[in-house]
Amino acid sequence: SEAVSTGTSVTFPSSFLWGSATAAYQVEGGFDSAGRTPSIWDTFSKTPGKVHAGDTGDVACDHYHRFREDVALMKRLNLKVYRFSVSWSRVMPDGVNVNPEGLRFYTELVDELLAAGIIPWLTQYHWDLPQVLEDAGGWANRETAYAFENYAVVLHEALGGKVRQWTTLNEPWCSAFLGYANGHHAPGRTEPSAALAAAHHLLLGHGLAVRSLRERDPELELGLTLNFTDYRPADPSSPGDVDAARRLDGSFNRFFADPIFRGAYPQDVLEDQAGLWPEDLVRDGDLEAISTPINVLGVNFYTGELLTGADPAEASDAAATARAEGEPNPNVGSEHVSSVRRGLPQTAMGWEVYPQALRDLLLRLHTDYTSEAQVALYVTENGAAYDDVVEPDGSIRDTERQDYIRQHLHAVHEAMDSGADVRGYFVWSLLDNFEWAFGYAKRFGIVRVDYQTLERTPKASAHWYAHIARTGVVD
Ligand code: GBH
Repeated sequence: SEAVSTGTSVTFPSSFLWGSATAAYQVEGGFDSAGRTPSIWDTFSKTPGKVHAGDTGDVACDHYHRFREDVALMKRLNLKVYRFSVSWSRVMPDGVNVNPEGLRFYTELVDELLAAGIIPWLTQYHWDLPQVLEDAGGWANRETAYAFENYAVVLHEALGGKVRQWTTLNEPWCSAFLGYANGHHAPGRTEPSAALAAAHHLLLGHGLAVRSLRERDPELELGLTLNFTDYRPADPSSPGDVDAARRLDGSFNRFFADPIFRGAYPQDVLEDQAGLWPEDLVRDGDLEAISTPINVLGVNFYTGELLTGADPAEASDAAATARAEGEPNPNVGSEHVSSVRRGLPQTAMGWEVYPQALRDLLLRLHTDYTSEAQVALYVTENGAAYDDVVEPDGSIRDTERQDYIRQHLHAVHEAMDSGADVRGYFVWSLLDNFEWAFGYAKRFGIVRVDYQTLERTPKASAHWYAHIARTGVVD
């Protein structure tokens, strides 16, 4: 498809929400403060060999103790909205009972945001399941979906009056398939059938939570965030490559969007995964719950990939470079598929920069799912890791990140011009933070964090983004 045109400046509507995002385990620290118990990420990061350099989220950016400073920083950057997630084991250390001390952190954070004129955008779950619930089977256990519904109600009772933007899950694909199929993420299990059970129970938990909150609070803006990748065949004339793109578009994108918007898992994906689904996993009523109407679809976007079904030895597997040696392929039922580089510039993650895929994807989601359902689209994450240059005067030069964001904002604008109802954009991330299995080695922030002093320094991209957030004009 056509490249994104970046030659002339574009103006976004004045109602467009400019924000940035973080996640609890990646920034908070305070791992044992006020009754918090370990999540699966505490356990995983403390298991030798799982996370780069043995890094953990024990301290992370110490946002738990520095949130007032961080909110003041957001205000200086003109952010209109802040997307954060809640640590489940801080709020419910035993997975069942409420810990008022833990809840208080989020009440104070939300009050601080509101006082600064910043909209709080709450994500209930960004990968940090309480370890006690994993010990009972984790997301592979159906009970976890009910526990998640209960957790939603607890949070809503405490914060619903103040928080109106509500996301149940962040990227359930990662939770299920990186967590339970290839073990790159916590809890580090490598059981394909458990991964499928986890995926279904994540979706069920989402649906039950949406249904409960909707009954209590019809005006709440409810939704979930999915990670989408634009998958295309490396060679459109090769049937194997066309099939490879269909498979991953199926297991990565449609596997989640179809049950949410259409109340059914995609038939072709079920066939690809035949024999791997546990018996009696999907019960009567599950798909009705999962397809409870939502208002918002969050889109996390990083790259678009070319796929091949050819001999993997012939292909250079871009995804595999981001995986440790020996981890199995997470694409359950389609393990032979691999990705091929386009030869484009890459971020420090090895992900190719391909902004037109974001435009194409937003338009496709609008056409296939959200327009008819009258669901608004938000880009809930987009951004890039790069090795920043620290200048002698202490300022941070991150031209590549700024250029990455700029190109993707032009892509969003083109999608809007063609009719996609996109209402906001969140840079991933506000701060350099704990990048999961890569620890602190990869920096996604528009604000640099010095992990020795925990000092925050806005990078050049932050100053530039602050101007966009104020004017709505992208150069
Ligand atoms: C987001 O996930 C997360 O929501 C956020 O917490 C994180 O910090 C941010 O991105 C940056 O990574 O190589 O097999 O894993 C994005 C996760 C990364 C998932 C690329 C799919 C490719 C397939 N995506 N990954 S694989």
